[in-house]
Amino acid sequence: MGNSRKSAGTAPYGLQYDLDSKRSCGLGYHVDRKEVVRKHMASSLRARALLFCVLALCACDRAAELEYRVLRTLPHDSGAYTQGLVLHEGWLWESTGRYGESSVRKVRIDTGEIVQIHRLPEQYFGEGLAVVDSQLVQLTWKEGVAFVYELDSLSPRDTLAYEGEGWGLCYDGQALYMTNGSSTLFRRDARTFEVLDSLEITRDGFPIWNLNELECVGEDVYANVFLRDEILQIDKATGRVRGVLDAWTLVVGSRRPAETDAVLNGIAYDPSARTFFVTGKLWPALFELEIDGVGGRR
Ligand SMILES: [Ca+2]
Repeated sequence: MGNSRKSAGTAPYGLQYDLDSKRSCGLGYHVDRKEVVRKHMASSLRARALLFCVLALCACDRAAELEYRVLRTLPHDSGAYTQGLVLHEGWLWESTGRYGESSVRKVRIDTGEIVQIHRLPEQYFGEGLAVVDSQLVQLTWKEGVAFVYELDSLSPRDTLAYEGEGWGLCYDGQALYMTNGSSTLFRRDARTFEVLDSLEITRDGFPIWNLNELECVGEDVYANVFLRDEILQIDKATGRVRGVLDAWTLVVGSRRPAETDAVLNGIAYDPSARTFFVTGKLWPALFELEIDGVGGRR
């Protein structure tokens, strides 16, 4: 029994050790190659499966690219420093900004003709605009006041107070959604203007700042982002950006003036035609678009 083994066992990573045997590398270890290969393959498969799941989750979370087509290019007042845009009963309603130039106006879609206008006192800078029933609500930038107008006459009817800056505004039939230049989307009571709740807007897991003009469409809120040539489709229940429309072609085709302020800003939706109207500050053009997958279009 001189060659009998005193003991044997399995070391980590598939190495079998034999205390008596000196056959393996002079270290007293014997490599079970089949076992090593089997465990290596199992480990490799687990790693690949994990990587696949991570990539799949990332892919699911990533915002999709929104395809669109321009249906019409229409005239737009190149003096309008557009800050809010909404469509109601076949008319465009527009809020314009800048101190001393701010207004709210009713605009004929096809021609860009201003058929009604109310000018704000010079200490107010107009911002986001929404239609709530038979009234218009217009934000101001830093003045902490929203103006309420009668829709049919543009007569001021009321004011609403809020803290912080006012940027974008839209109404989904239940509540108002508002931005203030941060990454937060606020939901407000349409009557009292109280904040009901708020959401951080994220794209591919990261917060998006400078959310500006808004448009409520179904379960989404569409937003353009200050100084970016993009329109975001945001799930208003989660704050996640579901889709991104690259608006660079619109920016180039707008014949906007060579001013840094002349950025994309203004989204309105026509639920009957299921099309969007998009413009920018001081742009001489207004675009009517259809976006794939929105409002039943494919
Ligand atoms: Ca809008």
